[in-house]
Amino acid sequence: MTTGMWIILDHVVALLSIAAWFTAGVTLALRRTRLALTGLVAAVLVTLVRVGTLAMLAGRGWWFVQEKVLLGLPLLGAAGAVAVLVAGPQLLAVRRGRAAGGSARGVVSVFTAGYAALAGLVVTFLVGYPLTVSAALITISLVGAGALLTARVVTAPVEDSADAGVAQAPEDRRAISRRRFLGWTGGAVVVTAAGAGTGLSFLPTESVTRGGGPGRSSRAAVSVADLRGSGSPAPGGTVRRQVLTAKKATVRLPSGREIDAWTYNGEVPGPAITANQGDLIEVRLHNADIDDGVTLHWHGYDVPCGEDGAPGVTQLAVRPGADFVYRFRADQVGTYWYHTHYASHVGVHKGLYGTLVVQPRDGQRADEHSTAEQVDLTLPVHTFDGTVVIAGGDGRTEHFAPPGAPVRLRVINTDSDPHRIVLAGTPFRVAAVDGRDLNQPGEVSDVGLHLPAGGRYDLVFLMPDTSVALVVDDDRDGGVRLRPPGDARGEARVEDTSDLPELDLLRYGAPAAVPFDSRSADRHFTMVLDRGVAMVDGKPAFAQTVNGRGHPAIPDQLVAEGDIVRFTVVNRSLETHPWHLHGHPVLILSRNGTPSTGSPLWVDTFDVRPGETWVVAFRATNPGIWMNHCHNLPHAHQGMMLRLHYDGVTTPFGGSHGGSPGHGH
Ligand SMILES: [Cu+2]
Repeated sequence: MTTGMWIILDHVVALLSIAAWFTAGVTLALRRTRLALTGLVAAVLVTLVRVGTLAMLAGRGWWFVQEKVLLGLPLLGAAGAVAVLVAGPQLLAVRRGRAAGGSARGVVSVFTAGYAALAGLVVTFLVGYPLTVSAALITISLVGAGALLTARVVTAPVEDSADAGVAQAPEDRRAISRRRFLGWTGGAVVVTAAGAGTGLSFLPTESVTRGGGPGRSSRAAVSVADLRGSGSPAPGGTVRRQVLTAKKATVRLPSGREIDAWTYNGEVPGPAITANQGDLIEVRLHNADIDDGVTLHWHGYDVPCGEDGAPGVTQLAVRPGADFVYRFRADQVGTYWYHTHYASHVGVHKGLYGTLVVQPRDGQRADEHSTAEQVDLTLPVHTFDGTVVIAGGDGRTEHFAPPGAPVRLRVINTDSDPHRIVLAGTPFRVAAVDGRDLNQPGEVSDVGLHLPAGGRYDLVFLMPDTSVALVVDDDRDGGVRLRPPGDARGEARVEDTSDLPELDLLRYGAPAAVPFDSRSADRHFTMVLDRGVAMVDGKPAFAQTVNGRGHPAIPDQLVAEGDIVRFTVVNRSLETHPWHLHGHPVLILSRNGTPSTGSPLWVDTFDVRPGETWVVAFRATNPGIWMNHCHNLPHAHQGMMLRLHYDGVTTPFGGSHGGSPGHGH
């Protein structure tokens, strides 16, 4: 069973335990003793099962169980034990005919166990990891308040009659006053705990985390505004100039449907930017009428920080009528893409994206024949109104390729959710992932490829003399077809692809040397991804959180130039999080504790699926302040975004990342 399944099973058992404790409480209050006894036994059994599911989850990582082991289970254990000790003997006595019915104490104790069970689940969903003293105090006080209120309700008739002056036996009066004393004392304890917990939650929190490395040094500050790209191409290179005008436009999809899009130059995708290695890319971004503002972020391309297009960090958002010129050397070969980074959950979705492909200077790759004419297609996958569109600007989904021709398909996921990619009709190799070549990628066929949001796969093969189909999300009617010229046999039938196994890239290709010793790290940061109540852009929200916080309250990760940095990324939630660090490719070290054994895998986005734990590393060689976020862009907007901050780098830019209401809605 995967950790994700254990998480779900544990939630189910927790729900059953809540149901069992409350069933026992209600039936006890109604003096249905047989049902109450059954409910109590069931509640105890389910609670014991919960101990088992938690033990299994704990084996997968402390992050998955921390708040349950430290708070939820002890609280339920204590309340449950009291309930059994108080209500159990009473119920047994009634069953044996030695007593008339349950007492108020029994009802209150069983209900309190129910509140404890409920509180544990609520803490898991609203607080998660890490558990804070504040959250623990507030939770305990709420359970206590529930117990006191229940006691008040259960004993109200007796006390009301006392208040009404109805004659009472002296021992009854003593019992009532003792109960009142206990009630007031309990109330005072509850209010104190709640107040302390609430007060603690307002304590200032760290704005920087050092990951076990040294703190800030006194080195001279460099502004990101000065970390700009080269002014000239490499010897022999040319300058690739382009103007991209961000504007609203009505765009006709390949299906013929028209959509209101946000575009670069009126096209979706925006103009394809191509270059040869060593060329200088110079793009003037002009905003015509995107009121929210736009930027250009070069996804996966390790540009100098000042060219990164992160609004409020590396520049201000480009407002309507304004310009910004991006300039950087195309030293990195491969398949990339660009998109706006301002209110990107709206802007990219509406069409503010395009492709960036950099060819090697000598025009060929080791894995391809230089004689035959190459077919090289760049295929960004984007979803508009629920329809997957895979095409360059011409919108063609059919292409011709002569048999024997080397083909390279550059598949780019420009959506916020993963896509499943199948290449049918030919064996192929995954030559590159996220623009970086793999080492000795083997030939595969009949496999599915899981392409994370923002990710790219370069698929290469020699064109057979029959048709080849690129199938996305197992939609056999959609996708892209390659045909040999003159192949008049019409639509090649594509078999059902949904059962094909997924290719595991962590075991694909051959190992090779990597430029640093990944066993050692100068800094180590753990990011636990979840949902919870947190402040996002200064407002409380049910957020997408990192270590229990939302943007911009998540501490910056401090690194120094030259550091080897390790990330442990844990997904406690039930959604997939495509983790994306700007400015650096990361080397995958392990997933769920299993080391990567195939080709070194350098990526800029990796999908952390529910329950998964990934360990990755990189060397900090690109000074700046870099966004480090979930590339499910709505998740980033809901808080899942922080910054990797090089020692000594400052930013003069402030303001919103496009997260606040009023922008992008
Ligand atoms: Cu996410």
